[in-house]
Amino acid sequence: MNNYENLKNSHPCFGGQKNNKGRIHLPVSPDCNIECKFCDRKINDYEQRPGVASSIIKPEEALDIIKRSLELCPDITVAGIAGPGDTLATSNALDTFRLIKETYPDIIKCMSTNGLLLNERAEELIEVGIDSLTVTVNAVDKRIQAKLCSSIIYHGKRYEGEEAAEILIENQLEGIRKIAAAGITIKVNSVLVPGINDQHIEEIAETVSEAGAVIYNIIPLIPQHELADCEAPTCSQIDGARRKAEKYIDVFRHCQRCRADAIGIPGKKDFGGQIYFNRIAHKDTFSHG
Ligand code: CLF
Ligand code: SF4
Repeated sequence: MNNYENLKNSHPCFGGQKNNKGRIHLPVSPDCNIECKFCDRKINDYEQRPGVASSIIKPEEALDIIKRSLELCPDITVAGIAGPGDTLATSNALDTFRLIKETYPDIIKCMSTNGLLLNERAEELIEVGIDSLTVTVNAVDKRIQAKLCSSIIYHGKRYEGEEAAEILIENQLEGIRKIAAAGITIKVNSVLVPGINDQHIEEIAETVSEAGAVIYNIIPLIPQHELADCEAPTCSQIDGARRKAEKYIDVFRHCQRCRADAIGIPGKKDFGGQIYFNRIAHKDTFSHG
């Protein structure tokens, strides 16, 4: 298992400094179990926004894709799964990591989740041997979370508003505690939404740090879907939020809001169009990695 100190130099999203390492995203997870108000997932080749990938692949296809990606970009050190839906809503992501572990034992296994099922699936994740985990926590107060997430589907039942928010937050924090206790390095992502959670970032940072997360990534909102009328945060709002957060936790500042099928060094040339069949070349978009 890679610890945080190792990852700072070998993982593009876990270091304070850019380290010029690459990642391959494997879009194996199509479904989601919550409804973020800023997310509108689609499969297409052209939109540059959250939740979009050009195709979904099967776990068995991942090994060949990794092999070809490493030939194109030998700087890739990380195999990441970041959607386009949630990685724990189906078993595809964990099945994919099991295959990767056998064939590429040295590649860093990185997973991103909304955390709804993290508490109940923590043991599986630990058994698979994930090296780095990202949990997207947009609020730790149910009144604020309810403004960011309309509903969840949990054990076959739909919950809305603050009731949904409470279940989500509890599972995220308990899941983080379990995963951290197993020695797995945890990053938390928050989407910064002016007027909703911008004054709440410090509390999130403090809470997730206490739960065991070690690095924090504050991602500016791309206004769309139900939050289309919100303003994107300004540079100074983003900077202010990061400064408050870093009183409690390391802050990651180089996020490129990658597509769920990005390949290469974040912010540099993307090889996804050469690997994923339907994809045409364009700039990276967001995944909740
Ligand atoms: Fe991918 Fe995310 Fe792993 Fe990185 S991305 S699953 S932690 S390997 Fe990185 Fe891309 Fe930002 Fe994510 S730059 S969107 S933080
Ligand atoms: Fe699901 Fe992620 Fe979209 Fe939220 S942002 S609805 S967790 S896919």
